[in-house]
Amino acid sequence: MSNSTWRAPFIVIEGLDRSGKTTQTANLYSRLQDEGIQTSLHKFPDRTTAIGQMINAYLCSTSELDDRAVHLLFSANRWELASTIEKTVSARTPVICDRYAFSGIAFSAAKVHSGNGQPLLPFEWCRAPDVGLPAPDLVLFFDITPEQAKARGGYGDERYEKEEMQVRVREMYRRIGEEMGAGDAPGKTKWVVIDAGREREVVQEEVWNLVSPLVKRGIEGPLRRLWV
Ligand code: FDM
Repeated sequence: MSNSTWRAPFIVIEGLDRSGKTTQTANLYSRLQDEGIQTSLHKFPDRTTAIGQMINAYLCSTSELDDRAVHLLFSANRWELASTIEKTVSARTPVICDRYAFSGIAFSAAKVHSGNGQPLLPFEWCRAPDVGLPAPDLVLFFDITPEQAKARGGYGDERYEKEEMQVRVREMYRRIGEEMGAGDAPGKTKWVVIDAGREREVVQEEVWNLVSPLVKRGIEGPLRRLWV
């Protein structure tokens, strides 16, 4: 990163439950540290803030919230951190987020009415509150089939960790990825699908090969905004 128009990248890791996303994110973070690259790591939902605590109670089913209300809380939880993300990359520290706006859309738009199986919240409605958030330079989507997830011991106990839900979430991620495009044009978010069903070390290497050039080279030009 040579002159003042360069900044650090903003990278998002998205994925299905049981895809190894959290382990891979931790691995990437420590590898960057080992190379002497200080990185700022965030996880959404950020359960430590007041908004995050409301989200946590909902996910653990200790509270009930209207589907729209919780969707807006997830988005607000990102907006709480938006200016920090901007400042951090401008100060040339890379930002890595475990989940972001794409989770927000995928999980909410995947909800259906219990009676008739029809979508509960329109896709566009789900996207609207996140329009204008800092746009990542790179999204790695960790994809895994429901069969592979089952073979890894199945899902946990939180609200959305059920097979039918995960199948619909996967479909929503596919749609989001398609709409993002391959993103190879300069200044556009690059969306990469990672086959997370492979050996951990293979996935780790692929992630490193995608992330390390960006981090080492930096990005020219300001952070963009999502969907504007
Ligand atoms: N989730 C996460 C949402 O429904 N919307 C969001 O905006 C975000 C960021 O919360 F089931 C869901 C996805 C997942 C749950 O995520 C908690 P972690 O990664 O398991 O903590």
